[in-house]
Amino acid sequence: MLIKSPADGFEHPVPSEITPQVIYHGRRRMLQQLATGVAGVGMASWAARDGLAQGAGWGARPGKLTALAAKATAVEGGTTSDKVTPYKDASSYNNFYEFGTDKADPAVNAHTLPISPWAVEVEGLVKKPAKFSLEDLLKLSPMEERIYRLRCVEGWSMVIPWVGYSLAELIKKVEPLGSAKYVEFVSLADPKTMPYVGSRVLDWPYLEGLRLDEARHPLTLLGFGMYGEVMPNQNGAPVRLVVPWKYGFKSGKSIVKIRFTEKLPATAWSKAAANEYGFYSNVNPQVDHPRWSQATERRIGEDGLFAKKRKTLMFNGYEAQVGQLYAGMDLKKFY
Ligand SMILES: Nc1nc2c(c(=O)[nH]1)N[C@H]1C(S)=C(S)[C@@H](COP(=O)(O)O)O[C@H]1N2
Ligand SMILES: [Mo]
Repeated sequence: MLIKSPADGFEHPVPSEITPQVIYHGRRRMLQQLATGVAGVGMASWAARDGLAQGAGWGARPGKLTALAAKATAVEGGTTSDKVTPYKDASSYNNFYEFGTDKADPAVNAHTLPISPWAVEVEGLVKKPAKFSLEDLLKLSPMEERIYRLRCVEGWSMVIPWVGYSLAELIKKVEPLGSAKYVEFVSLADPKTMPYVGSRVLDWPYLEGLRLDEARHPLTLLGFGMYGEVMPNQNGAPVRLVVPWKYGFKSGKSIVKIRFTEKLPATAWSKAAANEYGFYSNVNPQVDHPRWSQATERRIGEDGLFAKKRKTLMFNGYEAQVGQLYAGMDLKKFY
């Protein structure tokens, strides 16, 4: 990956140095965190850096959500010529079925998501299974800001500056066994706080999976924020996956468990309709969804409500980086 200055249309300033700590300056959020006792190490940095952070105009919308410091990393794969999607679109047009099936539902309903305390259990075929608290995860590796396209299987796309680090960093820590071939991701399924868990839209919890080499690929991001702030609940707080060369549904939100397996994991969407949603789900303009074409897409916030104006790129534009993962595979069969 290439480190460059932020892309065109990337509107907020980013720090040039690597800053592994979380900077807290959202006062409301801070009080909330104080009350629930989750702030931990971050609190000290909040106290020390509040003034600085505010003065520097940190984050796209300082004071709304907690700022999350990161080094800007431009990713080869063509996003640098794309305009970043406005924050209001990326945070109000969402798929998060635990909170409703309408695009507007998650932004309205996800305030009930119980994001603290939070832990991610890592288990299965690893030498060092562990339960990581959110605080552990935030400190595990320096944060980077990466502008990735996210392309939904429904035919729309966005360009989002995500904040996080490569999932590979976490994988290294737990030391997968030689028998581990796949990684399964389990999202929270709490019927008390997630109104659609219990509905029959999908089998809960929301499950996703990657092959181990896909999970280890440096582009695969463990995401904690976007637009310089912690993740809004509707986008999958406090920690989600972002796999930019696959259709959006592969990027599980609000993850509580990561399991290393020998067998191909079941996924929520392949359980719901195996002929429509394969395990790989690589963005591929040549393989149509059984009910619609995948050749073009509509960029949210730019292309109007109905027109699909853009040609969808193979592997969502990340072919140079990930193409070799699929060398020799029939991508029509492994869709
Ligand atoms: N737990 C969970 N994760 C999920 C989903 C979901 O319904 N539940 N929807 C997926 C789909 S279909 C897409 S396109 C992306 C949308 O991410 P965004 O709302 O941040 O754009 O999240 C994915 N992750
Ligand atoms: Mo999606």
